[in-house]
Amino acid sequence: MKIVLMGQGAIGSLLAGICETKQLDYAVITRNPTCQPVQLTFVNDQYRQFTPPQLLPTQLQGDELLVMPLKAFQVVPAVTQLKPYLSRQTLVLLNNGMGVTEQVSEILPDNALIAGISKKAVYKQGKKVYETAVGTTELGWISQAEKSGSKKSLIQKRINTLLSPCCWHQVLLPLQWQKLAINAVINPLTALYNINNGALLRPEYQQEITQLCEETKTLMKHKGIAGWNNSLDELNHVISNTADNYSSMHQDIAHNRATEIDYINGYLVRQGQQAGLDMTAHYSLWQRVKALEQATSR
Ligand code: KPL
Repeated sequence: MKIVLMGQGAIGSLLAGICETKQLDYAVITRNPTCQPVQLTFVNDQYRQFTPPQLLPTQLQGDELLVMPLKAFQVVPAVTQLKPYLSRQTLVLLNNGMGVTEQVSEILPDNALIAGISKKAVYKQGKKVYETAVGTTELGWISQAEKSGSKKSLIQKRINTLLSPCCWHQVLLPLQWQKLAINAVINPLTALYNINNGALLRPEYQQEITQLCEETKTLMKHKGIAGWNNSLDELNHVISNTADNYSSMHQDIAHNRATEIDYINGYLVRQGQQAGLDMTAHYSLWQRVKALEQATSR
């Protein structure tokens, strides 16, 4: 079963490098006329220089594993463009935020769908890509394997090799919400205040963080989603573990790119409003990041 990677972003380039190292059958679909060369340094200092093999959408056969290491807002346009060429492929979504899987399920109701929460840390500067932490990938089937062109066990085996170490869940939703809740604090605050993750432990940010966590906790309770009881502890744990990192949203703003805010705080606000809950703190962050995005994007 061929692995097809969408795009050559930071995670996509790392996954291409893993395919090269493990000699997996793979190719990349890119919007560029040709694939760009990659200079990849793994976390163990192993270095690899390569140009990934390219695949055109018209060359898709039917039973590929289509891995989408894209930003949340890139997924629906990519899937819509690919739809005429798709048949029984299995899709793996790896974006931050929530709301995308529902949109993809509507566009491709007949394809098997897997969602993954990736904790891989990687950044890209031009051709150069640096893996800074290996990070587990948490995965769950969103729609059924029977729709796929390949066997469930084979698909999971391929994914375990590509995204190792992997942890499969019967129900991924509580973990997706936990990740969303954490991203909804760290990402916008670090982008707005131009700080690294660790700086969020400073006293001046605690009031805002507490209010954000309270709003998320109330919404999760209302929706019956477990796993946010020790919200501040969990958040502080992630902040401490990633203290020296700049969040993905900080990097997006720093490089004048669009952010995933609509799928993070925007998603929480929409869900909260539907439930009639007060989401003032998340709404304010959403709007402030949108304004910053407008001011900085090219
Ligand atoms: O997932 C992240 C991101 O930057 O998008 C966190 C956990 C905040 C780490 O930086």
